[in-house]
Amino acid sequence: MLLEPLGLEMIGASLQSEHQVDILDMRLEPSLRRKVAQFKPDAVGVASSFTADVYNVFRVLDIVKEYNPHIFSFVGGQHATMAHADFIGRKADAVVLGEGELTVRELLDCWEHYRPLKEVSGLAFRHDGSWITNTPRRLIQDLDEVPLPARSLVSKYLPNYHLIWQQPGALVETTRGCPHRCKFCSVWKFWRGSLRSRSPERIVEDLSQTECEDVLFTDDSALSNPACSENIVDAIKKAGLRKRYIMQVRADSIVNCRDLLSRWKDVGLDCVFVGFESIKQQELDNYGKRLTVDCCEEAITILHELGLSFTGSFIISPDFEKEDFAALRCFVRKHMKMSMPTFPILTPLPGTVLYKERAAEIISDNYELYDLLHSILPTRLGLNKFYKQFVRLHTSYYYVYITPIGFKKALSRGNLREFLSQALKAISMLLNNHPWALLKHHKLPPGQRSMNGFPKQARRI
Ligand code: B12
Ligand code: SF4
Repeated sequence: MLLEPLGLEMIGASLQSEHQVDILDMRLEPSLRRKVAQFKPDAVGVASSFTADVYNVFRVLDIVKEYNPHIFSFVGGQHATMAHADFIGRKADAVVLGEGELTVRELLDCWEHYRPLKEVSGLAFRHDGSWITNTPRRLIQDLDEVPLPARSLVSKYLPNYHLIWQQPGALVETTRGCPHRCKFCSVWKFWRGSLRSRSPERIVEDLSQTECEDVLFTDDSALSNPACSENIVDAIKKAGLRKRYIMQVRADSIVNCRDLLSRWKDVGLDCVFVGFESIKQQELDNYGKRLTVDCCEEAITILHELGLSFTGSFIISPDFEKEDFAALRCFVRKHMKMSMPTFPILTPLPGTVLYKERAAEIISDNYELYDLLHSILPTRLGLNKFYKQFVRLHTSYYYVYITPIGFKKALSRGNLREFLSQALKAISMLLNNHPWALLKHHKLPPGQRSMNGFPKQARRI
């Protein structure tokens, strides 16, 4: 998946009326220096959403300041908010904390007119060699007041953005936040425990603005407010929109809102992403997931009955023994059929309750390992055996898709598209995440892995 930078589009939209704005997607740009030299910006904002990507954010800041040290630089996004101290001593002049649309407008206004940055709530900034954190900003009460994402600023990249197999694919927000409190999750912390919805009319306006047929809703727990969700379905129906949607839904919402899910299917819901997290009640309770294993199983039955394709996510605990991996393999084979499970390794991401609880045990401060594919907590099996089991879990499931038997099976079910996507995933998994490769990553110095290609490409003029 490579998807549009929606956070940056929101920031761009909110600045566009007062400033000349451009967005560079550094995953796709061959030369940052050339672009900066052409555009000659007074200020540069960098998105730092993913912890594992933070070294590339540092590199972008270095290149910008190396080109012109007077450019005002600021960062924002999930990681920057949760770990803003990481930017002390780096080339960022300020960090926007949390929701960015209003803060960034005030920030640039203050900076442009030489007013003290102390006035801007929701900001941390450099001042006379120290780092100052201002008061938090109030969350935006009416999300409809926020301008629609400035998609035109990334239209140059559109052919490259894709969901699993759908190209091009778009991201659309219907809500911000989540009412739940899972210990491993940073989302509810970031949105400060709130859940806010955009109006159905505004969502339809946003959906109509994107030319993509395939849309991933960014909501972390869609259907958390069933009444709102009913209204969105009505509005989509009334507007006659014909798109395909992917959404993230909790297992208990699937069980409690079966009819609503069926209505979503009628207006284009194509696939559902569900965080089942564990097949053991004790683990679910430890994660603070507030779900039962029975409920997860019921949700799977409902999804099959509704004929909805779905992806299930199961957390791999560093405490797993061989038997736990084996039990999960069995469960997935039994229950999931042709859907695509994912297996994130339990990772204390900055800002989470889990981070607070287990900070003392973390074995590496190399953020590149915080990609949920590496264990940064001590493993009961030892890293070597743990990764062997971890990769086996993936290959045992995906392997079937790259064998002639799998191909024949998929053909007989008329499911070639899914077969190809699974096969690609299996091949990429085998090549990039061999146990020895995962182990090797632990020995690399921080930032080394993401260096591959980045400076070489981005520095080219
Ligand atoms: C869509 C999504 C994806 C998409 C990709 C999105 C993209 N454009 O690249 C896909 C499905 C591919 C994906 C993959 C992954 N994701 Co993801 N994803 C999301 C999700 C659900 C929505 C992001 C979004 O667009 N939100 C809507 C926008 C408007 O919000 P926003 O980005 O936060 O922007 C606001 C502010 O942050 C701020 N802001 C943002 N950028 C900037 C920039 C500047 C300059 C400023 C001033 C402000 C600012 O202002 C914006 C408006 O208020 C979030 C959860 C969430 N709700 O945010 C997780 C999330 C970002 N993902 C997460 C993770 C862990 C991953 C994966 C590592 C998972 C995995 N195992 O593979 C991968 C990594 C991919 C990678 N490195 O590229 C974590 C990141 C946590 C962390 N600390 O690392 C999140 C927070 C989910 C979580 N459970 O905690 N993801
Ligand atoms: S994991 Fe999902 S349900 Fe739990 S707090 Fe995060 S977004 Fe909400």
